[in-house]
Amino acid sequence: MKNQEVARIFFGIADYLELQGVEFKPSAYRRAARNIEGMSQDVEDLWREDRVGEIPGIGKNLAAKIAEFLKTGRVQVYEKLKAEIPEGLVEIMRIQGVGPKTTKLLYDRLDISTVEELREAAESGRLYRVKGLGPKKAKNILRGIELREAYVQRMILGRALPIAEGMIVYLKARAPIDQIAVGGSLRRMRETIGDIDILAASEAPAEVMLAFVGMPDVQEVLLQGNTKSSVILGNGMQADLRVLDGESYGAGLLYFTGSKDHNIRLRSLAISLGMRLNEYGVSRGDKQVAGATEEEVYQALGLPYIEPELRQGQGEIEAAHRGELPHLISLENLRGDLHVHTNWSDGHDTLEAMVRAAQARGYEYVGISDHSQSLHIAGGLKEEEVIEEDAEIKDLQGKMPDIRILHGAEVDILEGGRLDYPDEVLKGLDFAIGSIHSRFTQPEEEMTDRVITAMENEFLTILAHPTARHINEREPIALDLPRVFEVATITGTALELNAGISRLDLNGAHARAAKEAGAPLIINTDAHATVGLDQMKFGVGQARRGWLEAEDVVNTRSLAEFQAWLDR
Ligand code: DGT
Ligand code: CA
Ligand code: CA
Ligand code: ZN
Repeated sequence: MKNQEVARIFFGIADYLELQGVEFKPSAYRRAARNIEGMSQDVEDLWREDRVGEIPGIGKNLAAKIAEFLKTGRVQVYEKLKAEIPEGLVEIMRIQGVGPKTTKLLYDRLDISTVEELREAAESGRLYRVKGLGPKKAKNILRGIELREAYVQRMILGRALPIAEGMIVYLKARAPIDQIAVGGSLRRMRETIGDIDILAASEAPAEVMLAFVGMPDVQEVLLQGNTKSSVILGNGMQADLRVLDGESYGAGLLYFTGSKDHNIRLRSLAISLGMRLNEYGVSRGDKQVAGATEEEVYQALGLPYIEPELRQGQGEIEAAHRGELPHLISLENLRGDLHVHTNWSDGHDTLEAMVRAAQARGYEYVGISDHSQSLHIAGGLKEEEVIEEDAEIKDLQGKMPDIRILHGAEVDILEGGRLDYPDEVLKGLDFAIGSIHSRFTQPEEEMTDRVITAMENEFLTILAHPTARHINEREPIALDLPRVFEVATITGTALELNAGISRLDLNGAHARAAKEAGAPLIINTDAHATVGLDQMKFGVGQARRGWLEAEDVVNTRSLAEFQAWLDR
């Protein structure tokens, strides 16, 4: 389907024309682009049937462009503009406080065509040479560049969610609110977040908005209206609040939860049923048939409720139609956390504090997994220390009969796949977790062999954070994951969904592939302090994005079953 390509070209033409100061045409191109982007039929099919003109916003001129693209794979006007206009100008134009006129001025007078050049000129004062561009404007521009960077760097889920939850508590305390929830990528538990979306239903929208723009962390109010407000927070993040009517709260929540792909598919489903779906509800003719809750919107479309984490446009609607949606795992299903550090190695809290914290979270068992000897920076345990730790665990177990304390270790996978303790030590433990903590840059083949060799050690129970990435900070290692999944089905090694907020490794997409391959999975926090145990929900979020059910994850099993799995 070429819809997205056509839309991208039209958006591009709009940008370039706007830069040239052309009026009206840019918005016509954008409107057409949005319609094409959002429609369910293949633009190429319509074109073959000579029906392109039926797309809203497509007149003769734009229809000809579509035809040209479908016939030749190019649109000449676009190619010409692209060749004439430096790409960086579009980026500059988008910086808050710049716009097309200033961009053109900057380019014509100072030859500025990249954001970096603009920053340099604003900082050095070179900008002042142009009339109308004084220190104040320069400061504005620098602020705009900063904002853009904060936006480019998407925030990790684990940081954004608590901020959003705090906002909800704050708003509820200060304005009359009937319903309120996070929407957008946050609600879908995407691993990084572009901006925070909050949806509320209230009879007094103005009061809610006033409370919102008055939140202590607000640095800048971008927009304040009765239905939508947008602010920039101290960390540079944008937050959007929409206030909806009760009758359309469900439809609005659904719309602003996305994903866009899910929305598009739902909308075309509605059309195929002779109805219309938008952010206000489902309607047939002039009559609204659903809107107050998400459940009733789905129901009107002949579908069961689809959980937000599944709304990725990745087959969930088809599965819903077939009655084959997964019964997603939830936090309550987990009976233990098997990746937990104490101050025996680099953890912050004592063994007892960690075990008590695990018990307080309702677990039947907890696995203590301090680092192994080679990892000096993390206070890795020497062989004799493992034995000492074991004695302390036995002691504590005597005092705490209601939670089973399993003694394991997080063992470095050394070069060639050798484990950082000899088999005699590993044999004495209840379980062992293997991790890559060194030589991250090995080529894929070597790295994959290294990991697989480790998995083939009969004492290795779990492969921790398989790709070793740190979101926004460290790239994943080069690892042939499909092969690792396949090996795991043979060795029985559980692949970890590390719930640590900067890891989320495996992520949802990996988890889904691992499940399809038949590999066992486990969700652990890798907590280095008692509060770290609370990150389990982010791992569960990724698991849900990966369509996992409780039975796919080994630490949802009862102690007896889990023990049997360890002993197999
Ligand atoms: P983000 O913020 O980049 O992490 O991702 P989202 O999904 O939160 O996106 P955002 O904040 O731009 O918009 C929130 C939701 O609103 C999005 O998931 C779907 C819906 N939405 C926004 N704009 C459009 C649009 O142009 N078309 C459709 N179909 N849905 C949209
Ligand atoms: Ca968002
Ligand atoms: Ca948003
Ligand atoms: Zn660890």
